[in-house]
Amino acid sequence: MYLVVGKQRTRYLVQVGQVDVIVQAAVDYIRDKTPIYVGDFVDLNLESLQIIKIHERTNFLVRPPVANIDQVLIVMSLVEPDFSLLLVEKFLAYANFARVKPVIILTKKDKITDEQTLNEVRLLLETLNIEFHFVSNFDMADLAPVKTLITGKKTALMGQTGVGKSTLINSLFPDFAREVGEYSQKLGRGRHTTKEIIMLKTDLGYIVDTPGFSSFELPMIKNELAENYPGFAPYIGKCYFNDCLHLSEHKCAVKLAVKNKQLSENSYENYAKISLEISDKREDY
Ligand SMILES: Nc1nc2c(ncn2[C@@H]2O[C@H](COP(=O)(O)OP(=O)(O)O)[C@@H](O)[C@H]2O)c(=O)[nH]1
Ligand SMILES: [Mg+2]
Ligand SMILES: [Zn+2]
Repeated sequence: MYLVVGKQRTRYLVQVGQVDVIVQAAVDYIRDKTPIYVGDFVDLNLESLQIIKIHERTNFLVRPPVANIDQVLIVMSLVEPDFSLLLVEKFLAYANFARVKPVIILTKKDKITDEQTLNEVRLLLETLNIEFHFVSNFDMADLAPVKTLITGKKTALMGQTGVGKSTLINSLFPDFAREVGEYSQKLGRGRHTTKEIIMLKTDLGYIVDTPGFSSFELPMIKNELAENYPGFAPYIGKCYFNDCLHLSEHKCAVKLAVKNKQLSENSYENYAKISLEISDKREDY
């Protein structure tokens, strides 16, 4: 059984002992368009250099495409691009859906001069009950808790382009020299984005750098969002309708919780907005 550590188009990089070998998928997998993810454990035919079996996954993300990870670091900058609770919640919903433990990393702390802004973000995040850390990616003391988090784990980074995912990796593991782009340059269509998906083997653990994206199309459908939105868990199964989307349905436990101020209105509005953006039925992912 071998670990897939990289993917570029139809080629995979698989760790065989101390070396990484380039292989392709078996013909059947190519024909059936069976997805093979970075993080998959596979069997190989070492003569034809083909992947002949994909072992069962503990979890997988479609975006970024990676399997069998222990946690996802949701990377969000405080500025450039601006902090967005809606985006944090969107990523959290996706982590919940994929059954992957999330931790939130707020970057570019060094660019914030007033305590007030930090406190506002802190208050918003505290309501989510998810571990979070404020960091400057250039301050090793700030990154100490991140080092602890990733030790002995397989971690994927998730977040918009320009938030500092590659910079974070470079600060912790300079040897990898991940490509870093200017935020302003990236606004014009992500010219400097990391294209391939790669799982880096560090002395602490495995870490997956992923391409950024400026708009995040959630690979979930409406009822999956309704079941996995951060903060909704205590109310799931308590609505009048089994398949309640918590929108215009009556006797909705989520809406009642918002009314009773048990759930934040802000967060509920974000939910309703995201729900509008995504489809009812699964199409092609
Ligand atoms: N001031 C400051 N700049 C940062 C920080 N993290 C990243 N950057 C800058 O943000 C830009 C985008 O970083 P990059 O790592 O390419 O973002 P990615 O697209 O998420 O991988 C670069 O100009 C970095 O130097 C940080 O903590 N503080
Ligand atoms: Mg990057
Ligand atoms: Zn409901």
